Amino acid sequence: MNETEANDVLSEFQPAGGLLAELSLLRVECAGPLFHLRLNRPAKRNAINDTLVRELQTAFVHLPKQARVVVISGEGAHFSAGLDLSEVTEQDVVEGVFHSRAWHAAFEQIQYGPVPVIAALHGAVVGGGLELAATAHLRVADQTAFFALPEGQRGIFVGGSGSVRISRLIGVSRMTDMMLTGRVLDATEAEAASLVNYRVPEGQALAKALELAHKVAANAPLSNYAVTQALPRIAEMAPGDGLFLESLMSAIAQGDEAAKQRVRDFLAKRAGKVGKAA
Ligand code: 1HE
Repeated sequence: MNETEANDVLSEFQPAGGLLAELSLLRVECAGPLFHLRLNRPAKRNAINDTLVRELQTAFVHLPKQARVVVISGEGAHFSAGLDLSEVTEQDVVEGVFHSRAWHAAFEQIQYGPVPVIAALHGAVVGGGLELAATAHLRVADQTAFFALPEGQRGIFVGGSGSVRISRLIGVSRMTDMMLTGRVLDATEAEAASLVNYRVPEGQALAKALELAHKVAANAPLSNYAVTQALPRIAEMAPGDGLFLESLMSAIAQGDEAAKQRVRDFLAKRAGKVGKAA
């Protein structure tokens, strides 16, 4: 999808209704089964304050049934500058724990919510912004994106699930380097480190994310659900337990009418071959 086509697709998006319309720091729009959540605090580089954490959780808890894929992006020149540092200076230790747990609850809702989530990244993707991006199931970055964990320099530690999610994406060794030395990865390095799935030219992250969202939305919902829910859990299990769960998940997905119809379509030569459109 080129930029013009992406703009056409974006022009089909309408503001979401209900609770999703009342969020102050998130702009939520939808086009049929696709939902687009835009972090909307550009003057503060989409720094994530308590309100934004709550609104992210609210948005994912209240996604309408029609939602099949969510794309998250950031308004302005950056995806997100991470934790709103103006909120941490006065926190005591107990408040700090609850603060971190609130991020965990919201981010759990994103990763283990009902639908696949794709992050469209540009500019700063740092600290808590990178933790947010790591909750998505796929990440697309344009050439302007840069990735860092400046917690070390700020005298703090990751608190938004980065030690669990980012370390699993790039490995403990790379994450240690980013945190101890303040190393910044550019988009090319992030792709090489498996931090992003797709790297695109400047300004095209959202277009690519929407193109992917269309493909993902065309899958059987239960199949998508199995990928986003079962796969990361199985990867954490002992192999024997993982294989057992895999057999259950595959039987459940296969038993769904949507799967049966797709298989019938292929056998009747009504469905596309691998690598070709249907
Ligand atoms: C902020 C924040 C913020 C910007 N909290 N207010 N995150 C960081 O350590 C990253 C800090 N931010 C930056 O390094 C830069 O702002 C950026 C590289 C992201 C962007 O630079 P730039 O030149 O485009 O913007 P700016 O001029 O630095 O910032 C514009 C405004 O946003 C300015 O406020 P203003 O009132 O003076 O206009 C900044 O103060 C404000 N701003 N970033 C609060 N992060 C769950 S634990 C997670 C732990 C972390 O995330 S630690 C990493 C925190």
